[in-house]
Amino acid sequence: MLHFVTTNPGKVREATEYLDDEVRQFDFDYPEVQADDLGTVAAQGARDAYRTAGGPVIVDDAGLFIDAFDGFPGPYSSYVEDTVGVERVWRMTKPEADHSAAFKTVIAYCDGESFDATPDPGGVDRGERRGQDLAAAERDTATTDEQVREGDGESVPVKLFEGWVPGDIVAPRGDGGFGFDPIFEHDGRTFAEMSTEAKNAVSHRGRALAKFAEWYAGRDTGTE
Ligand code: ITT
Repeated sequence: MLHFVTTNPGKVREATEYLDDEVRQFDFDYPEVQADDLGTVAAQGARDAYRTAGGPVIVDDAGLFIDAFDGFPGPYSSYVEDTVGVERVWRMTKPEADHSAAFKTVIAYCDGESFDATPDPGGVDRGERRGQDLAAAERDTATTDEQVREGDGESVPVKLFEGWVPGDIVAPRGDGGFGFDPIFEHDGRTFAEMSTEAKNAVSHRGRALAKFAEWYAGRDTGTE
């Protein structure tokens, strides 16, 4: 059993397509560290959540990065959704010449066991702007490992899986999905106009989940 530690049932709905009965929502509002890259927030969240859940966990830290605002709200998307609101984010973006944006996510896995490499998670959010060639961006979002020494000297390794998708901020359309989906258009449709399957096929979370599901299947059978 794998716990998806989140207060957001929309994230879990999207994950079940990749992880079937394997995944259950664990509704725990883990304390989010203040950091401007998703990887750091997700990694620390996974460690805290693992300690609370006591078994294998994933957490997903995601955000909407608007190019005209130098990536804002990014890691602060949840706060901005609750305070400014989705509709007003669209109205703030409307006068700008550039409406391009990206959704990004980092899924962090922790089960208390050890993994290998330990690259810096600070690279997760960087160099993924629209306009770069996709191959370079895909390289940047390749799976990374991270392992940090805790204060007591015990290591709690976390494995990170990243995904992003480019799009445009548009007037709200559609009533599916969650969060900023109604104002995020990709290939002529907003994410709120897509079924869960259609969104997963192109979305940041779908890409990260596909990488995680492949690795996790190998880990289950000891072939990763
Ligand atoms: P948990 O932290 O409990 O998982 P959350 O919704 O607060 O739930 P985040 O901290 O990762 O999740 O915040 C993500 C924010 O970005 C939140 O405002 C979401 O609405 C938005 N967001 C992330 N992925 C999205 C998606 O696929 N579609 C629409 N909005 C998304």
